[in-house]
Amino acid sequence: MKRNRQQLADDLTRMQHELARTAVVSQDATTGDLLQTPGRLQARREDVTAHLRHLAQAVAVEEPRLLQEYVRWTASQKAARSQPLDVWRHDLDRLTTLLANAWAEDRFAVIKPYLEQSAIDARTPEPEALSKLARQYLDALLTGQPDTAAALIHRALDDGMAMIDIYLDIFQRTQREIGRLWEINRLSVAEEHYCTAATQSIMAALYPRLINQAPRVGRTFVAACVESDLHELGLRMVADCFELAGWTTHYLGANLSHDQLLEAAHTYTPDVFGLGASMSSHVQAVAGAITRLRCDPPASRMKIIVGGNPFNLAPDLWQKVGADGYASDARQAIAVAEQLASTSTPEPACEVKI
Ligand code: B12
Repeated sequence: MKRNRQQLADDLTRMQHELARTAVVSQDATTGDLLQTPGRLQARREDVTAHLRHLAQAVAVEEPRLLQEYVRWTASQKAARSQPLDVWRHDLDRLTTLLANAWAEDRFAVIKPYLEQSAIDARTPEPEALSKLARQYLDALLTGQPDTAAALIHRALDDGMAMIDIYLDIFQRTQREIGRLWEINRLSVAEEHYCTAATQSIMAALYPRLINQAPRVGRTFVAACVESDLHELGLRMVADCFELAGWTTHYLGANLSHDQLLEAAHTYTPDVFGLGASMSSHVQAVAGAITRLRCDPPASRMKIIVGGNPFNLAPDLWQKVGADGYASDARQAIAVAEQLASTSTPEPACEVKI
């Protein structure tokens, strides 16, 4: 069954462009002249190709929520930019009909529920619940006053606010709110980049206040984002919080290939290796990286913990990719890692998960 699912996912990936070309036609009685514009046709095919890629990823890990979230997000940001959803909906309906007609009944039966459960629905996320301080911090960034934002943080620390609370209640929440505002077209890409860069600088300035400050617990943590994931800030927060908890940490940043992850495992021999993934399109890379580590004798017994948006969306996904544990945020990550590091590993199976 697992093999069939993987085969289906591979076929969808292999045939994504061909299927999109067939599903998206230039002239259609229901949609009229608009569809004849060549650039528009290309954009519509790209939407269907992306849909097929996300369908393949969801099927590979048997997790319909990955496709649902992609569809929700795409619909939400299209709606916010006044892009009509009807043409897209029409193209996806044609794709479903095409697959129903072209694929054997038993194969279509596997993907049918994924397609049915991913009806277009432009729900936007709820605003983040921001404390007064987090609101002031975000307002300072949005009005181009990083010095005010930094001063708010330093004052809060001096007043006794714990570093981990600064990270989770201010940095994490404001970053997520920035993402939501970008999704609904209330912030530009430039504004999102600016705010993120400002928070990164403010975090960097805090580093001397956290590195080697807590008594050492004699454990090592390595943190890296899997290949093609560029969202390193969340993982950086995780690594910093391990440092605060007395672990020796090696934070490697974004976009590491499987080879580089293996190299890091050999170099640092961590008790726990943290792998981050921020979008559903990164989940297969997590599974691939874990397989690679598990199949390497020196690294195979190392504990692996995963986290990031897709794992928060589907809290049992970590098991499907072969990890030893998962945490929804930096605080929980420490508790899970401490528990994992103190239990012995049974002989690891070098088994391809996805
Ligand atoms: C900043 C940002 C970027 C920056 C990242 C810069 C950087 N230096 O990190 C840049 C510009 C690179 C970027 C690019 C893109 N982004 Co972006 N980005 C964001 C944003 C606004 C903030 C990310 C962040 O800092 N979050 C704050 C941290 C603290 O939260 P977190 O990541 O969840 O981390 C916590 C936990 O999840 C957990 N955790 C995280 N990792 C790990 C790992 C382990 C081992 C453990 C145990 C726990 C753990 O602990 C963390 C701390 O508590 C998010 C919005 C959001 N909701 O996150 C969008 C967001 C993730 N991006 C999004 C998108 C679409 C993109 C792009 C595709 C945009 C584009 N068209 O180019 C690209 C993809 C790039 C790529 N290939 O990865 C979407 C994803 C939508 C979806 N449903 O998949 C989001 C959700 C924005 C949105 N609402 O539309 N992005």
